Amino acid sequence: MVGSANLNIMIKAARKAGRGLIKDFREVENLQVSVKGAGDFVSRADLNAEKTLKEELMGARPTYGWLAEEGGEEAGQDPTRRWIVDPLDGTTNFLHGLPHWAISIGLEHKGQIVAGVVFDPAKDEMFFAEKGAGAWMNESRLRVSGRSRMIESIFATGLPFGGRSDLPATLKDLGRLMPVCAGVRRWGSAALDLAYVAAGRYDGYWERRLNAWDLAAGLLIVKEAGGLVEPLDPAGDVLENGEIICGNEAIFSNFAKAIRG
Ligand code: 2AM
Ligand code: CA
Ligand code: CA
Ligand code: CA
Repeated sequence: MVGSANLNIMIKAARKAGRGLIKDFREVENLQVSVKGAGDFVSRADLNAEKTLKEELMGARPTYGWLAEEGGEEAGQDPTRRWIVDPLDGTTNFLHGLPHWAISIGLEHKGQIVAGVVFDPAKDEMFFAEKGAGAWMNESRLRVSGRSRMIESIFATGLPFGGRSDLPATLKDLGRLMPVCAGVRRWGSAALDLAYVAAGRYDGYWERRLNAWDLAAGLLIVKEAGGLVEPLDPAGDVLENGEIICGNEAIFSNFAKAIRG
């Protein structure tokens, strides 16, 4: 697929930051780690990756705004466009030597995500999408799964860590969903959960209490792969409220019924 100039900038930035993360991952025991809260870590690797991404993305588009997990928010000269970046999604996996983490880059224009990149450097899987142009992984077009039976479907979520207040709600969801489906997975990277729904590996995904940088890129990739994406509370907004339910169209209503009750 021939992408726009912005998409090429995003992919190049992700590859560059990915090379740094792979080096850090091989020597993960030497990384300096700080604890932001219970079960909430940040390392040199997160900070270096974010620095590389900022240099690449803001260097190429200096008028855009910036929102990233570790470095906060900056308004741009152009108030309509903003990069939304998670330099390392799945830090806990990364720090434990588990090869399941990703870089997430979304581009917002007038409140809508118009391009998204989720890159898994350990598996060399580059997931990307542009609004109206479909979703891709490396050279392959992505399409959500076609499964329509709950008993054949698997769903991903994130289990609240460090005493997060959404634990009872998530346990209630699991109590309703697990008896009627083929399984629930919890791998610890929201960005990859979304990319895997787009790739048809999971049939659906839901989670609460996320941030815009976890979701921005992945939600567009799911939509462009033909999936449905909604806020858990139908009256809410995915990016503003940080809660999401998504899946293939055939399974969505039964899946949403199990989760929303
Ligand atoms: P992070 O690695 O960028 O912080 C949803 O599960 C999200 O929660 C993940 O994408 C992850 O993003 C974040 N998270 C933070 N701390 C976590 C932890 N201890 N376990 C799992 N996810 C965590
Ligand atoms: Ca984090
Ligand atoms: Ca994250
Ligand atoms: Ca992160």
